[in-house]
Amino acid sequence: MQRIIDLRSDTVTHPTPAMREAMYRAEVGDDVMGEDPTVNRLQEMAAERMGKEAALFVASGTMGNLICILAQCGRGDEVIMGDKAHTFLFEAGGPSVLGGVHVRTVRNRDDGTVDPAEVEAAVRPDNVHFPRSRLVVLENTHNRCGGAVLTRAQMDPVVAVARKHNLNAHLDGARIFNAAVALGVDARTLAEPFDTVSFCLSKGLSAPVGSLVCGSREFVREATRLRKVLGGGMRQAGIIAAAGIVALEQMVDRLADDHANARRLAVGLAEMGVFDIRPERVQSNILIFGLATDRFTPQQLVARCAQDGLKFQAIEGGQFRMVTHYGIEREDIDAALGIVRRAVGQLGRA
Ligand code: TLP
Repeated sequence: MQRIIDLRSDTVTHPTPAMREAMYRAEVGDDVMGEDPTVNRLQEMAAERMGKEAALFVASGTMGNLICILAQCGRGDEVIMGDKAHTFLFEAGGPSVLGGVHVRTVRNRDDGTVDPAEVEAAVRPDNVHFPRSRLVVLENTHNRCGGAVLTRAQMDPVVAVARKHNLNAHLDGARIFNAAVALGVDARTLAEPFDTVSFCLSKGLSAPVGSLVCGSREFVREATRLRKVLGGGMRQAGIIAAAGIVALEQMVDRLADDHANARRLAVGLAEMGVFDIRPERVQSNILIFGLATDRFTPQQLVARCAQDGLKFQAIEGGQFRMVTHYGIEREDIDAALGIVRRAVGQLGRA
């Protein structure tokens, strides 16, 4: 059988054998009653890792971000975020659909940052005509900015603007552990300036399901109510939380391998001379790059590679996205490069 190399996302990762074992053995209880010992343990670990008072296990990154926004913004309030933020582009407009929250975007720079001056200019004056600014959202690593890693020096001035205007700050830390590993710091250090942080177990950390939202005890009380509103109160959730515990204990340090593989992939793609890609800008496990030829379209290349067992995405703006993750080894990177090279040769001749 043909081996499939799936670089569409790190969400395609399967649970590790240790996770399946832990799931089988998990002690469970009714988590809506707060009685699932495994969920409680995962939540304590998450709060500790993020340096926050408390944490709540939720179904997905999207639910986590939505809960964080709804907990900090009421109807007619405004949340400021980058125009390439996942919360803006890919979460189905949840804050406005379900919370009547108005979203205001500022430009995301290529490195995933936003300009603190632009954020400050976006804060609304107290005036009857305007929504009330309440919250600023940053994302780290930044998905649509090619897995860009944001340092404290890049995030702090934005949070300082929020503080100056009495706004809260939320971090979409879906891949915060990738950022932490890339920078060689604790995730806690990156989470520290924010009131709330969400992070995912089901991306690079390879757990099958789940994310956590972290913040003050008071925030988590409200988040628990909102999770119930959204239908996300689960019962014997310890079965899936058990995999999350393994993810935090065993799967963080190895993210460095994914980053090295992403860099290797980028270097190999750059050598082909048909892509608009800068390997030195690859900081974590996501590559976003363009096509520097008009001899074929991104969709043609993706389709041709898929026939040879390599999956990746053609995304908006004529770009490609490839994501490295657990289960993708160095040899797979070399095999993937071989498939792309062959496809480029064939399509270029056609
Ligand atoms: N990202 C997914 C999707 O866009 C489908 C991916 O493949 O990268 N924040 C960030 C930064 C994310 O990248 C994602 C998912 C989410 C939040 C949402 O997480 P889920 O998919 O668990 O709702």
